[in-house]
Amino acid sequence: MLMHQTMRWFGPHDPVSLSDIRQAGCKGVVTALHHIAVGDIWKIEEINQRKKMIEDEGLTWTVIESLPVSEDIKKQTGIYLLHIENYKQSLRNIATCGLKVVTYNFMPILDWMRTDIAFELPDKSKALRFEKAAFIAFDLFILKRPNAEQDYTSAEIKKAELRFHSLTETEKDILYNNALMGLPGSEERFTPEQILKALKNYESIDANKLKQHLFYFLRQVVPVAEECGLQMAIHPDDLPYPLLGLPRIVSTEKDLEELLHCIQSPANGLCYCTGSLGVREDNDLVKIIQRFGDHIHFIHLRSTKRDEDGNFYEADHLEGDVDMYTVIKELLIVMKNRNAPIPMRPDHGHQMLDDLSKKTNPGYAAIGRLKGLAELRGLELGIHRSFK
Ligand code: DNO
Repeated sequence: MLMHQTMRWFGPHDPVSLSDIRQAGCKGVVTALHHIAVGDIWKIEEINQRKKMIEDEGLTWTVIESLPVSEDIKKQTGIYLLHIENYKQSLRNIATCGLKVVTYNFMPILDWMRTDIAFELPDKSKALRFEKAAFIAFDLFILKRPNAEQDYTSAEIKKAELRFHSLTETEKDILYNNALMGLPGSEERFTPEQILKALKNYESIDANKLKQHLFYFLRQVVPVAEECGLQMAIHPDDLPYPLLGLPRIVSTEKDLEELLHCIQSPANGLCYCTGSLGVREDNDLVKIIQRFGDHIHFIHLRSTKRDEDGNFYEADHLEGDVDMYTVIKELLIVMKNRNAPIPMRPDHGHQMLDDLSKKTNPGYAAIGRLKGLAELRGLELGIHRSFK
C-alpha cells in the first residue's frame, strides 16, 4: 500500500493550476476555503462548489489544510465559545461533503517563520531559510519588541547587532516582510505597532496556559469529528521553538504525547511534518512514528539542513538532516498495520528552472515540488517493493 499522493493548492488564485498538479503525478489536492474569515462557518454549498472544481480536473479533495483556529480560541477571549460552535458546524459540513482529514495548527499569531525566502543554493535554485542572527536583529532592532533582549544571550545579541548593521535599508525591508510572511492573511503589510499590540495580548499566556486552551478546544471538537468520521491533524510548530516571546506547544515528542492524551480518540491526530519537527535535533522522527503512528492522519515530507548556530535552510527532499529512507519505511509499516493509505504531500520545494522568473507562493512553486514528489514516490515504491 502506497501513500495517497497530493499537493497543496491555494485555490483558484494559485499560479499553479490543478492541471499542473495532476501532471506532477498527484491523485488529489489539499486545499482550504481561504476566503472565509477565520471563525466563520464553512457552508456546505461552498465546500461542494470547491470540491466540484477539483473533481472536474480529475483530482480528489479529501484533506483540508487548514481549517484555521481563531485567535480568540487560542487566547480564550472575546467570542471564542461561538467560534468553537462554528468550528463544530464546519466539521459537520465538511463530513457531509465527504472530506476526511482536517489540518489545523495552534501557533499564536504567526504560522511559519523564515528570514529569507530566496536563499540561493550553489546550483542557483532558491530555498527558504531561517537565519537566527537576522531573526534576532528583526526582533530587537526592527520590531523593537519591549524586553526582547531578555530572550537572548549577550553573544546572540552582539551577533544580531553586527548582522543588522550589515543590512542595507532595502534588505531591512525585505527581512521585515519575510519575518511577517507567516501571518495568516498578510496580503497587506502589518505595521510594527499592530504586531506589538497582537503580541501584548499574549503577555499573560504562557506555554502551560496555551496548552490548556488547546486541550479545551480538543475536548470540544474531537468528539464531533469522531462522530462524523473525520480525522483531525494538528500541524507542528514551524519553527518548533518559542518565537517573539510567544509560547509554542506542538514542538516536541512530549507535546504530541500530551495532546494525544488529553482526549483519547482515533480522531485526535497529527499532521506528521518532517520539515517542522526535524528542525530540532532532539526530535527523533522515527520514534515519533513508532509511538504515534496510529494517530498520523496526514504527512508532510520535507527536509531541512541545520547548522550549529541555529540556522537552517530547506534542503532537497532526500538530503539534509531528515533520514527520508527510514522515515518512509516506518510510515509504510504504519499503513500496512492500519491497512489504510495516509495522504501525503511533498512539503515545499525549491524555486528552480522556469519558476525562477515567476511569482509563486514561497515554497510552493510547481517544479521544485514536482521534483520533490518524484523523488519521494520513487523512494517509496522502491521500499515498498523490497518488503515482499
Ligand atoms: C507551511 C505550512 C503551514 C501549514 C499550517 C497548517 O508551508 O506547512 O502553513 O499549512 O501550519 O495549519
